[in-house]
Amino acid sequence: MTDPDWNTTAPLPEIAAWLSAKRSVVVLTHAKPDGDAMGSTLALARALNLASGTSGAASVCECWYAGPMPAWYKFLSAPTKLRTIEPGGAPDFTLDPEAIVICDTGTWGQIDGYADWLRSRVDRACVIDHHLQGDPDTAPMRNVDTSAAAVCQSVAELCRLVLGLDSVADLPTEVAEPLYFGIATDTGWFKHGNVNAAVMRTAGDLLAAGVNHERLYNITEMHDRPARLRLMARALASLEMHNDETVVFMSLRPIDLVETGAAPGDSGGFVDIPRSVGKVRVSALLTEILTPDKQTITKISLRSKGGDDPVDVNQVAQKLGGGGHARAAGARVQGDLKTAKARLLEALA
Ligand SMILES: [Mn+2]
Repeated sequence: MTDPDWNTTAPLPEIAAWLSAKRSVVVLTHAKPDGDAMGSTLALARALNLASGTSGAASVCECWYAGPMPAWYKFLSAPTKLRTIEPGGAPDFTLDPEAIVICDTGTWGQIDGYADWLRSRVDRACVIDHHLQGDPDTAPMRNVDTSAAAVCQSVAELCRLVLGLDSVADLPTEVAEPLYFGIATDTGWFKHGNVNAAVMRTAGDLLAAGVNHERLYNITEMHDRPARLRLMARALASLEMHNDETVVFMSLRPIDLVETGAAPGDSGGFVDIPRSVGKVRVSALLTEILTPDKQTITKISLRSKGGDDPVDVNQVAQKLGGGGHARAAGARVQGDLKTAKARLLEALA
């Protein structure tokens, strides 16, 4: 079901050479950035700034993020030059960089906050991604490695090339740290089925570059706000089992966020919890939201458990107009939770 045009058009050495000549670069990623999105963009920006000898406000490269931002982002991002755009906000459209790099997505729907700005600059855009689906017209230069567990694997190699180093293990710690974080989070801290020898080798090289695993784990995974736990209780209380207890739905309503004091980003990772139940093959978190233009939509996050004959949730998500990976995918559907649950059950049938 992959678009045959969603492919690699530029190997990493070509992208590194192309970037080395640029005097201004903006690095983007998908809205509501996760660890891999933040890690890949920060690492690339730091490598480009180190390579050009620029820093602070004079940096050649800066990152743009469309929020909501994860709670830990400031800890990971300081002191890299960046701008955050809150939902509904607009970036600085006067900026006209020589190059634009989009990491961890190549789908218009995930970068719609910049879409108009980007569409008139596609000629100087480059996508580095590892997702199975994307829109080829987001950039003529694309590096798509769907075998990579995290885009940070590809970006680690790109940073090595940009800095002219022999090994990823030689990367400066400030570049290695966000890369390791992206790999760790996209593999569920090395628990998911996407863990393989290549991931572990890259992660090992990044540790050799000076990354402190425990510190990163503690600051991001052991720093929840109480509101997140209260929201988790709501999600768990909403548990529904379907299809002979092989499918679990959890749902969150707008009122759940209000009453628990949680923020939209606080539900990250909830969808993984029900997979611990023996019979469960697919876990779904459905979040009903009211858009700024007063439309009710439901965001569906899907996870599949590995093992014998695992469910390809990417295919399920595609039936709903979304996509992602075989074990982790998502979609947005029009309508409330009831409508979305019915459509999801249909897609799973
Ligand atoms: Mn990723």
